[in-house]
Amino acid sequence: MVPKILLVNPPIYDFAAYDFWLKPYGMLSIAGYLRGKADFVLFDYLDRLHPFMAQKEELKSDQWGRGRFYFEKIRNPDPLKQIPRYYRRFGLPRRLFLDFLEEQKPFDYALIQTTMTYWYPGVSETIEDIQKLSPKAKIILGGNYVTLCPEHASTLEADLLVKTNGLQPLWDYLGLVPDVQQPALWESYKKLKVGILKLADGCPFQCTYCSVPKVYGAFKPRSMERSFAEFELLSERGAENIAFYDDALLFDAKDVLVPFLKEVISKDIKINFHSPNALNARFLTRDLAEVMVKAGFKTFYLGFESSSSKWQKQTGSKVFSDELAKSVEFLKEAGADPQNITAYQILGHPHIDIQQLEESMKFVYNLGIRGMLADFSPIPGTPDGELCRQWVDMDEPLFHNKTAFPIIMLGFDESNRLKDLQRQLNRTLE
Ligand code: B12
Ligand code: SF4
Repeated sequence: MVPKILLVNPPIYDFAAYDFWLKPYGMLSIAGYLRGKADFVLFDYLDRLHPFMAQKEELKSDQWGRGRFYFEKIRNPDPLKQIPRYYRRFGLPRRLFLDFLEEQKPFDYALIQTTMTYWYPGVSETIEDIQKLSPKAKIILGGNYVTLCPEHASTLEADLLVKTNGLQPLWDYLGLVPDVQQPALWESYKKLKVGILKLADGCPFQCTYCSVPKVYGAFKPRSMERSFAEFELLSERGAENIAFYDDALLFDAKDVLVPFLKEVISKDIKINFHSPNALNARFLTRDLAEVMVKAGFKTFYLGFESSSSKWQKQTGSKVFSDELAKSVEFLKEAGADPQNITAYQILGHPHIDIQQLEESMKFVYNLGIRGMLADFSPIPGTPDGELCRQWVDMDEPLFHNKTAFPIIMLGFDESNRLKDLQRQLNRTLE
């Protein structure tokens, strides 16, 4: 008898959440490695194709498969009481999970995806329900929150915490041997329109606000064969849009992204590609832009953060302003729609004094592309996150909240003023 394993992507507790191609990709990858060796059942609270959300007109997907989640307003948790924004619970109603558990129980194990550190209340809620209705199931947490806040995660009542760099304890605990050539378990969704791929792990930069260098180390490409098999599986399952979760998608492109895209072009499979996790403009050459557009890339999110060279140098020199300008030119020449090219800029970073945010926003505007303010989330263990201990209690992950921190740092009015300015600039481009 194979073990019966429940997979859960928990609801999100936050001020805002949007389905920007959100999938529990880490957990689905683990389940894929164990394909055929366990009986898996998925409950994804954030699945907008679930009949409960799919029938709501206001939650309809946009042209690229993104959209709003169903939500319920709730009271702000105590640490965030002072933040003058509505706190909400995003995702399917809790009773649907309880009904599902009633129907499907008992389970031997329950794997729960953790993502943003400050989303742990949704993980707690999930654990509580599983303990109530399938008390014998061993609860296993894995993903970003567990990796970045292991001590806090150990206060939740799970049986095993799996950190990103150490999967062996998981295989030992389950008594199963993984086949790491297997693609993620996408067939666990009844209906699928959006998929995820990741062609490599790690990043060659060391930005002072980011956890990736410490958690993943040097850049390591994944097996191309496996990535392509996953791409074909996604296409067969009906995915129309694929977002890359890579941290450095354009690094070593000639050996990683380009061969992948050339295979897509030669097989003539039509899928829209997206890069919600910022692309590094430094690596975007004219040839690369052409291949990306030809293979089906539709939206381009470029990491810029600030046009201040002092800020750029102080935080890791990942990209300079002239490199952004050149990459935009190449993308436009290759046929990308400027409305679908966006540059991210950090809002509420502790070095705001040298960031020259308004000038940066205008710099991006003058390139004829959209800007998006990416609220700063302080991350424990990173140089900039540790600096934030002077403003917030970093041991309480709710304080890493990306909506809350810029308000704490800049004040509500200033934070709103900058967001309004960004909106106005974007509107005049339309
Ligand atoms: C993709 C991504 C996103 C996506 C959304 C992802 C999602 N599903 O929600 C987008 C682009 C929307 C996004 C947005 C943001 N993100 Co982000 N994002 C990531 C990224 C690149 C991957 C996260 C992920 O899905 N990992 C899962 C898979 C892909 O990881 P994996 O290593 O292959 O997984 C293996 C193991 O980890 C393990 N595993 C993973 N999950 C599980 C689960 C179980 C049960 C088990 C057993 C094992 C396991 O097994 C896997 C198989 O080998 C990480 C960086 C990183 N490399 O981790 C940042 C990261 C999570 N994001 C981060 C940040 C800062 C943000 C933003 C705040 C940026 C901004 N200012 O706008 C926003 C916040 C959005 C919000 N609404 O609050 C931070 C974390 C912040 C925090 N406090 O937690 C990270 C760590 C990057 C960083 N700067 O350090 N993000
Ligand atoms: S380039 Fe991106 S992934 Fe790499 S360290 Fe900087 S922010 Fe992190």
